[in-house]
This record gives sequence, structure tokens and C-alpha cells, in this order.
Amino acid sequence: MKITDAKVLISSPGRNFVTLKVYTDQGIYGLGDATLNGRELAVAAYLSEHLIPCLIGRDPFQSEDIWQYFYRGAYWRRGPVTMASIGAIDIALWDIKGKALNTPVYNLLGGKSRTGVMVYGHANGRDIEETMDEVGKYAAMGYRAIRAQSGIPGILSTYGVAKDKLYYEPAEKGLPTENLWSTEKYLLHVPKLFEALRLKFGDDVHLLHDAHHRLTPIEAARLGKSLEPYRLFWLEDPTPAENQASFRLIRQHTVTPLAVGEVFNTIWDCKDLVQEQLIDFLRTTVVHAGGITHLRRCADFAALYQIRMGCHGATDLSPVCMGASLHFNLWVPNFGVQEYMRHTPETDAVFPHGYSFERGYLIPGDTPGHGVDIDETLAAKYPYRPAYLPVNRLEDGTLWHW
Ligand code: CS2
Ligand code: MG
Repeated sequence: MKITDAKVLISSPGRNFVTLKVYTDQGIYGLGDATLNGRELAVAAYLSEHLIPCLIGRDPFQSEDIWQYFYRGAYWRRGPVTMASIGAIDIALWDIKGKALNTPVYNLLGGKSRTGVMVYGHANGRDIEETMDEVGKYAAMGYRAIRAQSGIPGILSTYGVAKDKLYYEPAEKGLPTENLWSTEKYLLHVPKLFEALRLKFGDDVHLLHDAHHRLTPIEAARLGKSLEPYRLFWLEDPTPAENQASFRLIRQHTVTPLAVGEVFNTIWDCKDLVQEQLIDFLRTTVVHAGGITHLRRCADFAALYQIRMGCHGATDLSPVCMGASLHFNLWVPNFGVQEYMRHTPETDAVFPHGYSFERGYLIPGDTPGHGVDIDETLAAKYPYRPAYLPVNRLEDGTLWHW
């Protein structure tokens, strides 16, 4: 089999998605997600200008060699743009292989290790009351794991707290907006939220929280410690992880489980965190970690240290990424949970897919490949619109962690 062509499709059915379509000489095509929130066109250009010309003529079954060729051959290794581009190609090649062999991708990885993929939903509200109501709605929908974020008294708008509840979108149209942030107010508020949630919902539901890299290590340690009575499933991104050693300080003070990695793109980003057992869940996902080929390597490495996978699954990862991620998660032995922020009906219509939600689990379906397609005619009706994540400043104007 030979790759004959590939093209990049950019579409914005409510939010921007970059999709790679790879064609073969046997009439089979594969799809890969290449979306990098707020930097979409950089990945599109990297693929069209630099990778696609080198991809044509290769055998799609040699996905390992193609991965190594693009990773090692470029000389310039790693980084989100490079790795999302390689990731898109890799996802498309696994899709082609599954279709050619008439089997779902999870069978190529080693088959089912479980019957469904436990997912967590996003409950968020302006205050504790509204957040409790939202958690109640997710529990009623059958979710077994729920992430809770609440507005903070005295802070105008809080990242992660949205007007649209079921279809929360982190980026905003136009140039980046700026939010104000106060760590002091946040640290006082969050334990009150989780105390109220445990009182109302008891012990059966898994509760999660995302700190969005906003804290210093000692502040993160304090938050983890103050949340211990409420037994979180995880506390996510408590502090930025460029300096992986920061997590030693957090670990010295708290047993609240930690989840990190949605901004990671290679195994090197998590090397010390994993080897020193400084985290409990690795959140890197298929597209941003160079595809299934590299994410599998990260997961196997993490498994040696009893760290489980908890892949990022916000709305800015397209249904193509979600499809690939579900096959990966159905197989991966050290699975924890998968994030599931529901896509809008417009997005779902552009990306017809076989996965479905059942009683707190996503089931990938048995369609050959990863089971997600694109309706190109519909996609063409939604042209790209610039949109960015907000930027954060402290109350005195200091630029703060993302
Ligand atoms: C968040 C995301 O889902 C999460 O855990 O951190 O909303 C994240 O901010 C966006 O996906 C960034 O593009
Ligand atoms: Mg997050």
C-alpha cells in the first residue's frame, strides 16, 4: 500500500479544528486530528509545507518508521507544533491500518482490556450552589466521575467556569481576553466547595478539580492538604511542570492524587515526574504527544511506576482525537479515566462517529479504524475564525501562570 496524497482541512463548527486526511492507492483514507488550540494555522502550515511532501509515496503500514523519520529526521525535536503534526499523521496511519485489516484500532494495540472507558464530565457554576446543581445534573446523566469548578467570590471571571454548561468552550473568539486572578481568594474558596459536594453527594462519586497551573509549589501543597478530607480522584495541574522537580515539594506535604500532562508533548516532559513517582495520572493525549505510537511509549513507561493514564479530552481536541483516544484507552493496561467535554451538535455533525456514552462510560464502537469520519461539505460551511485562550493577570497586573 502507498500513500498517494494528504490534505489539511480547517473547519470551525463552533470552534476551530484542524484535520489531516491521508489517501492511499487502495482507495482507503485515514483521518488524524491536528488541532492545537490558538495555534491552529501553525500546525496546518507545518503539515502542508514540510511533512506532507515527505509522506507521499510511503507505506502507511510502516507507521513506526514514519514516526521516527519525522521525529529524528527534522533535527528540531519536540514542541507542540511539531508533535501535533506528527500526531495527526500517526493517528491517520493507525486509522488506515484498521480499515485495511477490517478491525478497530484497539485490536491492533492488543485488544480490549475493559468493557468501556470511564469518563469525567465538567460541572461548573458561578458559585458553590450553582456548581452543586451542575454536579447533580452530571450524576443524574450517569457520570461516575465529575470535575467541579466554581466562580470565586471577588474575582470577576474564572477560567473553567462557563456560561454554556453542557458545551463549555475554553477559547474565546477574537484576540485573547485578559482575566484577573487571586490565589489567596481561590485557596480559601475551593475547600468549601468540596466540603459541600461531599456532604451532598456522599462518597460514591469520583470528584476531580483542575488548578490550571495557577499555584506555586507550596500553595499547591497547601491546597492538596486542605482537600484531603474530601478524597479527590485527582487534583490537576497544581503548578506549572516545566520544572518537574517542583512536584517534590507538593508530594512532601499531601496525599491528594495529582494529574499532570495536558500540555506535554513527549516522554521527556514527564520523565522525572514518572521516575520519581511525583504524579498519579498522566494526562497527555494522542494528538499532542505525537500520536498513538508515542503515547503508547509514555503509557508503558508510566505503568512501570504504577501511574495511570487520564487523557485530556477538552472540546479543543476534535472527535477524531477522541475516537483515537478511546481505542487507546480501551486497550491501555494502566487506564485511569478519560476527560469528556461534550462537543456541540454542530461539531458532532461535521465529525460523524461511532462512539457513544453509556452510564458514565464511552464505548468506542467496532467500526474498522478509529471510527471517526469528516463530512467535508458541511465542514466547508464553517471557515476558520481566530480564537484564543484567555491570558491571566494577578490583581496588580502581573502576568501569571496560564
Ligand atoms: C482544561 C482545558 O480540560 C482541561 O483540563 O485544562 O480546558 C484546557 O484549558 C484547554 O484544553 C486548553 O486548550
Ligand atoms: Mg486541565
